[in-house]
Amino acid sequence: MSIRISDEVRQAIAEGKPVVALETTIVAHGMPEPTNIETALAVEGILRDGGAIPASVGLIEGDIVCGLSEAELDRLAHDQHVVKAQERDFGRAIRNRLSGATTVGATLLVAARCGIEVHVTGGIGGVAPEVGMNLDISADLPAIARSPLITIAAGTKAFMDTAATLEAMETLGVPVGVWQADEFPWFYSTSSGLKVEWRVESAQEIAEIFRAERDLRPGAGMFLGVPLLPPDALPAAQTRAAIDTALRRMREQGITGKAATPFLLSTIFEETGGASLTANVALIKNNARVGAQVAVAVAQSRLAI
Ligand code: PSU
Ligand code: MN
Repeated sequence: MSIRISDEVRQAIAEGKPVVALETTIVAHGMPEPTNIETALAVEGILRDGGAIPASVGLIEGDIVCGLSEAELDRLAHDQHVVKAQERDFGRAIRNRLSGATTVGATLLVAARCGIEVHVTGGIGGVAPEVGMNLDISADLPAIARSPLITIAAGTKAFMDTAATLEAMETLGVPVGVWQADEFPWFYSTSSGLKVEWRVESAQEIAEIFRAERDLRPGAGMFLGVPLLPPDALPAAQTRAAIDTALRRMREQGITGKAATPFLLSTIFEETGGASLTANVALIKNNARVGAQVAVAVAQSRLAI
């Protein structure tokens, strides 16, 4: 599999500089225009300001790209034919010269091949509600377990079953830390109410732990949850009410599969009077601020070996 790496990203990796991989499904399918491209570019800016080089990943006419240009990002944000590419979709996308946005799982595959060690997103895919009925467990979870990167997100997508997702990450052997807090975040809201064992105090701490694991589990990843704090975070009761309404309408209307996430996101948007999108943008930026710090510490820890 060949990957087109931008000159800037290639050079940064070669020189051992901090690099942060970014998934693009959230740009193409997770946010409306023009918020999506504005946020994608703002996140890249935040990473640069924090001393890290951004590497947005995607598919452009069948080429896997690590380090999308602004024009390429813009295309993924606006083109209606952009597919949502999970790992299993790469072969078809290459053969059929498709353009696509990569999910967390697909982005991790590309980033690992390029030697990148930190990955930032909004929220990961998780275990869906009523998993016993639908077996819907995101391919993001096994990908995080088997890719040697730290994935940084505000938890899982808000309408997933967060408790079940934490159980799945335990089964898969993924260490789960939370940034300067004791409870796992809940995407739009600061806390899911679920306690975790590992409170991460600093970027240096997680970098050292990541490095300590490399010998023992060279192919394994880690997850760092970053809570969105007030005033940007939505009150938990508001998140709960909006999600319950959205899930109920989804069932009533018989919406399933790939249509589920866009439907839920737009319903939650309506139910919160647009506040969910504001929180979504804020949490991605927040994750990028922490991600830059972690990438800088990870790059330094590599030099210390
Ligand atoms: N979180 C969001 N919006 C999104 C995603 C996550 O708020 O669009 C995307 C990410 O790219 C993630 C993917 O990898 O959804 C997971 O999709 P699924 O649940 O189908 O595995
Ligand atoms: Mn799914």
